[in-house]
Amino acid sequence: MVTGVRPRIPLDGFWGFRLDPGNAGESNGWFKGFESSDHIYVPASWNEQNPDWDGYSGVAWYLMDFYVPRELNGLTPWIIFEGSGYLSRVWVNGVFIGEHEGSFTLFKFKIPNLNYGGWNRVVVKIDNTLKPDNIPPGEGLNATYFDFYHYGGIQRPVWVEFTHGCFIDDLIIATRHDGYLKVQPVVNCSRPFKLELSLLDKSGGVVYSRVVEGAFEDYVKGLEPWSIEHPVLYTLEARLITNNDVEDTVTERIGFRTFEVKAGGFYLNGESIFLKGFGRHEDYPIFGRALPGPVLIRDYYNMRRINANSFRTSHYPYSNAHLDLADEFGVLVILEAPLVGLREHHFSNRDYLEKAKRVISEMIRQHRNRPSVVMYSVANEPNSITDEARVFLGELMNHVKSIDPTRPVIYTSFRHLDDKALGLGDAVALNIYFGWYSDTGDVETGVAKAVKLIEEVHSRYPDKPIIITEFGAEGVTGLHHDPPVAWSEEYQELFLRRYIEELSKKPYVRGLHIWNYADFRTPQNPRRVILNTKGLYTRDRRPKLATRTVAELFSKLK
Ligand code: BDP
Repeated sequence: MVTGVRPRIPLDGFWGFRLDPGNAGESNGWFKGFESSDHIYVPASWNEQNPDWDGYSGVAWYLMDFYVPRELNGLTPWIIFEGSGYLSRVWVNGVFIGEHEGSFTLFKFKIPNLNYGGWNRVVVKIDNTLKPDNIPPGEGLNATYFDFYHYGGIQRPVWVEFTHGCFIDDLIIATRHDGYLKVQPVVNCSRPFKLELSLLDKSGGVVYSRVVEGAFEDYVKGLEPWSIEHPVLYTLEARLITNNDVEDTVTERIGFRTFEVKAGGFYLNGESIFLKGFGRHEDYPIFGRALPGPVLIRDYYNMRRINANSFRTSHYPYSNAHLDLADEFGVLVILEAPLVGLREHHFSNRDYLEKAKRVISEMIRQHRNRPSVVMYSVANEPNSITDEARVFLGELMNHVKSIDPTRPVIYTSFRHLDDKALGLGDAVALNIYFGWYSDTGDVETGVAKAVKLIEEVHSRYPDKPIIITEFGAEGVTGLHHDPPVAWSEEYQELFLRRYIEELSKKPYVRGLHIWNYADFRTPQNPRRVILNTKGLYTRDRRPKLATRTVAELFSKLK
């Protein structure tokens, strides 16, 4: 997503907060302001900031007062939320300005009534009630249709930003490693305008410039491609000119790279690449569903140490900061929509399909210019054993292609040979747990079943590479046992080692993503010890026994 070089007032910090279990705040006028002695930090989930809020998933209110300098008068103000929810309703100075559904995509509203040279009040009502037609769906905090904690709140940054009347709303950019560049500007302006574009290298030198009035394509000479080893980024700067005045300036960091899926596998810049890495989560003690900067940095260095080159944003699109670092570190990302836990009733529901398309559009719009994002996943483990499910997933994939034809698309399957949609993706993505949920305690039988399964899948879809998007076993940190029995760190090590050794022998398996990078919180459930402990690292990022083995095996996968 482009960044405006514009005046901005960050609203991160300590906000007023109040739970509203009876949902009475709106009729009592809390949108004008409310009495409360509670405090909360934004961005972060509310749950772990106070043990009393931990298990709360209903309505809650946020309040922040902010000062706007007089000099900004005359500009158009926007309030931008990078992610909050599940439902967010927003008031500024007592006036309702908009609402948004979904926790993981950016949204913004124009503010019609800002006080300049004075104080302003933003009040946000969040409703995090889990319902069967939410994205993702569930019926309660411990009755989710998915295996991660249902955190709530304003979980990503919030800010107020100012534009002129004419502004650059977006730049849709496509690149290839041979220097191909396509830019489709989306400009909001009723007057004649032109755009001055410059492409800058890391040191700020202009490597290409052009004046345009609309979309164009070109080849830029002398560029360094973006790759895993050398993730070279350029800054595309666009200035909007009307009557010789610069009305707006935006920038976007881009990289020149080509990613393709062919029968032989995945190709980056024309070279075959094995995707090795993880499914992950945004989950951290106290912060909840928000990874603080130092943890993100640590995660990328850990992934580098362990020789991973990719991850999937299981099971929702991650924050801008998270994915900015993927661009910087040269990590490939499968960007997954928050469509996890879909059941039969979703596939027959047209409204749900439209809602799913909307969230996919928002996700793609936000992250489509990133070189790190190489593939989309429209859903995780839909129960796709019916023709209706196949039609539903097919529509989602067509929707993706209609917005962004430049990237391959998959969904991840746990119904395997019973899955009616398996051949629909550009690659086949399987989540496999033989040796954990079945054949528990018997890794060899589990691995043999996994091998048999992929052989059968390959014979059905010989033209599609296979990526194992999940495989893993619990490993409770500090729990050791000889022989390696289920739940011990030794069992987790054995499980991962044998899966990687055997599955990587198949030439058509071109990706192995371990479930999971780190332990993460889950609903309360007899199969979980507060956390899902399939992490290779603990929730606070300490390594488990299997990390060395995985680092060594990953280093050999080409
Ligand atoms: C898979 C899900 C993932 C779970 C994992 C598990 O895709 O979200 O956390 O299983 O059970 O089915 O650990």
